[in-house]
Amino acid sequence: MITTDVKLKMSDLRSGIKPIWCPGCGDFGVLSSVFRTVIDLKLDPSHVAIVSGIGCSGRFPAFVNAYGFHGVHGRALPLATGVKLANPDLTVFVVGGDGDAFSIGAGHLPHAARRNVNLTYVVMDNSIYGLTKGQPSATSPMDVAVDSMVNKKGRRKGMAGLLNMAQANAPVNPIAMALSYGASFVARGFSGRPKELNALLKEAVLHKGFSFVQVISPCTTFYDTYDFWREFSEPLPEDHDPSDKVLAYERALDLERGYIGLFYQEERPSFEDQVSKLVAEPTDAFAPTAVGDLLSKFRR
Ligand SMILES: Cc1ncc(C[n+]2csc(CCOP(=O)(O)OP(=O)(O)O)c2C)c(N)n1
Ligand code: SF4
Repeated sequence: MITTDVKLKMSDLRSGIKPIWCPGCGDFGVLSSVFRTVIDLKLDPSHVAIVSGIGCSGRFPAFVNAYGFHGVHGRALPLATGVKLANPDLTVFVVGGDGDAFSIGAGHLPHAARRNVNLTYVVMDNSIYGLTKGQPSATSPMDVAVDSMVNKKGRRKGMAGLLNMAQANAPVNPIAMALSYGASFVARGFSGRPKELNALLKEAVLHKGFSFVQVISPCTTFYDTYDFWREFSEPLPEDHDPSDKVLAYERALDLERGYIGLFYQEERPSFEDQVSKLVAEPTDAFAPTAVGDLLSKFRR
């Protein structure tokens, strides 16, 4: 993490490209919180990289005055792993939607988590596919009925009609998933509670390892859950112990409560530290020169 003595303002971090998100979209709040995090931690923007997949949320890197990579749908984590491995001094944020993270990209989450790649993964969870106009996603509740799914007579139409089971699918539990996959920092925030979100993102960046932050980020156009989450969200109990994984599971599985806060945190070596060690201390079973040479091609 490289910091700067220059006192940054929000305007220093805006790229000049105006976000084209719909009015009130939760992603605005997440963008502000990332700016706040960079300012509060005095991160040098020339040592920050933001990597995304595809979606409304995937447009994020374009709005930030830092390095950015708008990748393909669901592939942000492997891209970001490469960025971090080649340039470990960069602070790397990975951003995207619940479709990007838990559907098409779901196969990457376990591996980034178990490897403990030192990334801050911010999943902007609106429980819907925003960019493609409101299909249900892996985090949509079972009873969701959004405009894109039903015609005026209340019958399912389009893709949702074809995939008639869409409303009959139980949602995944992102916090329990991240815990099972071995993420070393697991948290949930809500874009409607910016103070708590700012605090969480700062902790996530400071954590040396894979930080998974599910941010409830409502889609005001296709599935506006602001009122629900304002009512439903509550901080984890004051006595919550983030080193207790069983307790973290218990609270993740308690669907009667919309807990926000840090569920779990553990310290263990990061992926890039492990790889650097292997490169520096060759073993018979490992060809460090080839890896070192490869990584050096992608250095800034
Ligand atoms: C390989 C591939 N498959 C499908 C798509 C179409 N597509 C674009 S965005 C998207 C889902 C968007 O939902 P989400 O990831 O939750 O992001 P949001 O738009 O809600 O922020 C889909 C299915 C694509 N661009 N590329
Ligand atoms: S469609 Fe939804 S997720 Fe996409 S910009 Fe609009 S409000 Fe945000």
